Amino acid sequence: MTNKKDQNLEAFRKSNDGEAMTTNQGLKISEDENTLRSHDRGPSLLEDFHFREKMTHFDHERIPERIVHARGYGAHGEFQAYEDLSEYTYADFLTDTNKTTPVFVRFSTVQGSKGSPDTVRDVRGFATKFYTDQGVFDLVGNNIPVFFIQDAIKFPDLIHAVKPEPHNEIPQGGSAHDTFWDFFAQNPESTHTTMWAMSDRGIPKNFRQMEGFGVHTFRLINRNGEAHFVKFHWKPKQGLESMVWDEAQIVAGKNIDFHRQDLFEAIEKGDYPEWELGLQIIPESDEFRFDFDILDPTKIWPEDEVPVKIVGKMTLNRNVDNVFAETEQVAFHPGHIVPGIDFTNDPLLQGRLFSYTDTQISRLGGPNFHQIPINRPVTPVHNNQRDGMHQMNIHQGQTAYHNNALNHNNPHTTPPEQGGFEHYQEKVEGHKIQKRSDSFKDYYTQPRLYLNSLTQPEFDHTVAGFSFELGKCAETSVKQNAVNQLNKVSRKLAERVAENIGVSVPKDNEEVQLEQSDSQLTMEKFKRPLRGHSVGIIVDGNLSRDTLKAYAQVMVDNQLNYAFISDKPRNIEEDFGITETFDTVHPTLFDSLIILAESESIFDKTEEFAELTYQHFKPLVLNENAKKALSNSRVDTSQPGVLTSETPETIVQAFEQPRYWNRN
Ligand code: HDE
Repeated sequence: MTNKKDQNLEAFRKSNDGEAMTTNQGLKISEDENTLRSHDRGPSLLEDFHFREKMTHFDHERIPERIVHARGYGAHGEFQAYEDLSEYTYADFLTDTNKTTPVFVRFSTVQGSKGSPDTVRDVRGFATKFYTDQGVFDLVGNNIPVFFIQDAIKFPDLIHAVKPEPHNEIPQGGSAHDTFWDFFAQNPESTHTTMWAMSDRGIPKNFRQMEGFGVHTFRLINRNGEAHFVKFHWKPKQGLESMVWDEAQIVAGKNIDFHRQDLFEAIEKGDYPEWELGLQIIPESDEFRFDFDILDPTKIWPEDEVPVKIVGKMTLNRNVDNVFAETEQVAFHPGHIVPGIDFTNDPLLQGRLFSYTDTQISRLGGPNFHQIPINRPVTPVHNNQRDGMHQMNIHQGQTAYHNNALNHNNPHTTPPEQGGFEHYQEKVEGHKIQKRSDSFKDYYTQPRLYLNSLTQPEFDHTVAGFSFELGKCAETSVKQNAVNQLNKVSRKLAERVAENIGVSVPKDNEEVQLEQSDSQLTMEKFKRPLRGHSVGIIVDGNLSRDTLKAYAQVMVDNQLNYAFISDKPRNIEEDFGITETFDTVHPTLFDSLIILAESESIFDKTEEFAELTYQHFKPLVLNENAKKALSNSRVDTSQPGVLTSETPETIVQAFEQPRYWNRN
């Protein structure tokens, strides 16, 4: 398999080889290095149309970045259903198990600008475009199953609060500042999602090991017109992993592209990431059976009450050819829907149905963005919409209206029985009113449930997450209000955070006793294959070729990513060698570290690598000399996940557990 760079070059050659350079008007160009001037040392002349055309185009190469989710990365793939779901829906990509539906996925951060680091603490976008045979279906979700607000009208407020502060545009890519925490404290509906964002879920290790959630409640409609409420889930076959906060911050500097590079390289290597589509389904008759409102986007449907039914698999298997043309120009919209799926009255979803087309019109420069290749459905498009900025079609015929007789009323509408979309005929009655249902007003039960489903290390990380973010706030009143809010969820959480950031905890709230809950699967319950785990192997420059080869072979056999690191690069043979030096990599960029040191010359340099790996709870494998050399360091070699004197064949055992949280 050739790589993306070579494929691109090949395609470029096919279309350009031997071709003359022209202007956009097709005029062959004889000079592209010197502007037209009055003489060779004289002033440039306005008449130089080639210069003006080239420069004007360049001046307009950028388009506005997304107001949220500006930083993103995408890939192509496919989806296939495991079973025929016609009991619930007549969407064909969910009923025909022989059908492979092309998809495009874009992962993103929310807060930062297009050039911000990948590993910041933030919610991640997980948006999937299904190019189905019934039209485009977009599942525009996140990696956290709930959202900060309940009504779309509050979205501009939330985003203004979390974005960098207007007077200094700080902080970039994070929520650790006063306005976000002021919003949190004054808008208690944000409590649940903030709990998730401050936990390990806010610092995913990569895109491949994230869950995805449609968040809102949608409807599935079957051929008989019967509806079920549904929530969509993506379950990663790669397992679920997060970073340690200290590590995430270091990586933000060491490799700002850490997540996009991970995805790009996995796909290039043929290690295609896969997610299973899961559905939580509630019959319409059970709408009011729960102690929360199923239309409230700040609530999960606990998985132990409504199990997730696994119904299909998505594989991402092709990187884009051009990031701008595809990933940047892709236009998602929760309102891109297909027959057999429909919306509900979730007031957040209802507002989103307006916002996405509206934003694309200014971002992509007009109403014809659906004609951009990445946005085109695989089904034909025929309607009476005409003209507009960047119209790519040359429509023919006189009749751009309906009904008409001149063109036999074409394009014609299609009755639902023959595949035309029909809105679900939900019965609606009541008074027009600007009010939220009282059933949306429990802000604390589910955050408690979430905290309670965390393991002890996960809970500790959440305390640290809150402490860091609130510790960064300048106003004591903001910190105090936020802790008062946390106290309504858990006294234990509030006390620990308050102590860390130097405020008090109001005494008037009893600790609410929580029952143990499996409502959300914690990270450890996700199975993760060893494949794709990355290993840094520190070696002496003079280690024998055979030893290196033996280690390389074990890495290859177990489908691990690896790099040999030493003080100097050394070519062994074409496909393996010492490619990295202590200056080009950093321990935070690997999942684990092996140190095979023989000479003292590299001991100094290995100490920092070993300590950080150890401190971030990652597997560490040492030979006898390395163990001795680290005896005065902060690495305690008797702790779990520090292995010594292993043979190449046995070391991989250490990697089966990604983090050793029980290390002191
Ligand atoms: Fe979005 N959101 N959003 N959002 N959203 C956008 O659309 C908006 C919400 C999500 O990779 C924007 O094309 C409103 C929830 C993703 O291109 C914009 C509300 C969820 C992406 C917009 C929400 C999301 C966006 C900005 C409250 C998870 C990136 C650029 C009612 C279920 C898609 C754009 C991509 C992007 C509006 C809330 C997910 C402005 C008004 C909840 C993954 O239209």
